[in-house]
Amino acid sequence: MRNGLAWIVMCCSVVWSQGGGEIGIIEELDSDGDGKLSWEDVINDMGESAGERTEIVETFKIADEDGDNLLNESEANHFVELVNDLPDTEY
Ligand SMILES: [Ca+2]
Ligand SMILES: [Ca+2]
Repeated sequence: MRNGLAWIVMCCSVVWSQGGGEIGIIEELDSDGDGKLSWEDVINDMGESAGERTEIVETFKIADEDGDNLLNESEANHFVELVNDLPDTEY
């Protein structure tokens, strides 16, 4: 029992330190490993239908502050926040 708990604590702290406090959305969704999310990466995860929703396309553009059509870590976090604020959309 004690050993099991210790193992869980150790396991969690490893995940914690790797993610720098949180598991990044980029690590989760980045398909080509360039460290940024393209629109395709997002749609692959959200589903084709999301790509047809103009409010999500607009949200991507708003979140992409430097306009390179890729979301870096802070832009991606901003994007998630904005998408979660949209009605009927959870990300
Ligand atoms: Ca990428
Ligand atoms: Ca960008």
